[in-house]
Amino acid sequence: EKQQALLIESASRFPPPQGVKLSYGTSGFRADASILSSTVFRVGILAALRSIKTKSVIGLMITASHNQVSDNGIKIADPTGGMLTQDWEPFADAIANAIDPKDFIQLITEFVKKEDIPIGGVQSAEIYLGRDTRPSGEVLLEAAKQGISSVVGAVAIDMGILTTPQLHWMVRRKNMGMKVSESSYFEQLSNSFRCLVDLIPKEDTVTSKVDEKLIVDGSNGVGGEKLEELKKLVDGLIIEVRNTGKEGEGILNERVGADFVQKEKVAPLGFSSNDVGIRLVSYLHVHTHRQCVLRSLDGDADRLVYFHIPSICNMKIDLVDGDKILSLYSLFIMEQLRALSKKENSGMIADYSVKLGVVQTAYANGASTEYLKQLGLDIVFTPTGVKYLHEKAAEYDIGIYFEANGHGTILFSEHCISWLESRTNEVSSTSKGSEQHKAALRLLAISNLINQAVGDALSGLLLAEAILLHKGWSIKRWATLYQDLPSRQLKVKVADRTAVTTANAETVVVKPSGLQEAINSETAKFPLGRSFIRPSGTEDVIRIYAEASTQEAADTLAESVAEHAK
Ligand code: 16G
Ligand code: ZN
Repeated sequence: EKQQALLIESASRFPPPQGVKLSYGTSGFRADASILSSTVFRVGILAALRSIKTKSVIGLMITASHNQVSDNGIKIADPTGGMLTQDWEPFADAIANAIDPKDFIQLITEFVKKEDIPIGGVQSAEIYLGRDTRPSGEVLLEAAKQGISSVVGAVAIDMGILTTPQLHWMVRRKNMGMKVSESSYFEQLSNSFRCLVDLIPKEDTVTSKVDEKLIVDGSNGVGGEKLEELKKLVDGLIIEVRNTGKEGEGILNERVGADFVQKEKVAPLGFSSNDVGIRLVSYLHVHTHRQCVLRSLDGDADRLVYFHIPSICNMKIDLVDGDKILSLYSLFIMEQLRALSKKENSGMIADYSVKLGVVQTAYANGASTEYLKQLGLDIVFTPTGVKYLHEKAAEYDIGIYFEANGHGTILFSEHCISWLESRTNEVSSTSKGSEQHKAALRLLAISNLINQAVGDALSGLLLAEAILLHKGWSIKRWATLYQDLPSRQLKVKVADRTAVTTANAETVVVKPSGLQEAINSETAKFPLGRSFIRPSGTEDVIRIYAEASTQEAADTLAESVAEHAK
């Protein structure tokens, strides 16, 4: 009763926008910030219900990642720190779109009953709130707080301005019974990075001063700001952050960021021919680049790609994308596992074989898949979207997943972690310092460094850097692990993207009928040709991907497939 009254009263303060249909897509709700208050308010309610239901802390992140600055969005972090369970997405859609307040209340009442959520009982709810640097964040934060407090017993805790992966990390850690703060996040990352660097064989360190400096494109968003803080704790790396989002530096995600760099294959603003040969990085909500190596983060710092500018003559970049990050991680982890299973006289014997798996999507460059196969890895494909890859990767002892666009991370099973811990504890004093011992320590350090809640540009960056230091590799060396097949991506605007449905991890069109046959016959014309189409999960478009042995061929293939898709 009290609950009903509270909901009715608060709902009237946030009328939903008319004439728009919102859907909880792969990255939560996203739209122009001006129409989102009602949605955020309602997701606040959902978060509170989810918290009561799961008896855990839930996260609520206000961000629109690589979208333009006037957009915003909201997504939920489940108790494990992963994405909201897919079972609740229809409920999210329903309440976000309920215009009539009566319908809205009824939807909630029915859902609470169906899910058997004990509102007003002993179970309280705790929701961690985070937001990126968008100006609309503050107003939306207030809407979220009001949504949360309209559920009896629910408490909102404002964690401030954070990257998306930071918030996911905090939720995961809190639910594991640990203390949570931003400084513990920075400490865990920098300590485990140091651990990996300390474990680099000494004779190799001389050669490892390859790229002097790492230059990071912060996408004028939260990632740049956080990297500035993190870098103070990281020894052994010279990091310069550009596009930090400070006054006068430029606009969030405007010609900057991992999404821009990966899709356009050009250097972000703030990088010039003076950066030739540097390692550059870009992240979604943050980018990165290293002197003669660049990298890019994205707007909320959950994506990471590297690039470098090979020649002074033009600003064309050589992209080191998610697939190559995946390949670097896989290679290094395999090497450690191999070292672990070697029987030295130490008596340390691998008594169980670690199931290592790699997860990719159809966007993975064919050359990367070929490379990983040759390493002898088990590769599986899922549809696009972090939730699918993450779920699959969790089936392995060590599951590594990446989308080509730079979303990805590494998951370690509990069993694997405790096995590694026992490997490092049990060894007799004589085998301390043995190759096996060090390999186990490295894998443990990786499990601490990498954000196991969700892909994280900051932790991903430090892991890539640690491996490059270990191997003494420059970004150029890394880029030559394999050569990407030329590819082309196109999109076609359509009235109804749901008219296209796919199967087999989006590699085959099911509907409309006949379309797949047309794609097959186009593809067959090109050596090493591969092509697929899929409805976007974030825009009203159909996306086309094509790769082939030459750029011209990939372009032609993409265009002819696009014709069929129109
Ligand atoms: C979202 C997804 C990303 C995916 C992209 C595809 C998350 C956190 N993000 O950004 O994984 O690559 O959508 O967009 O899941 P599209 O469906 O428009 O091609
Ligand atoms: Zn993002």
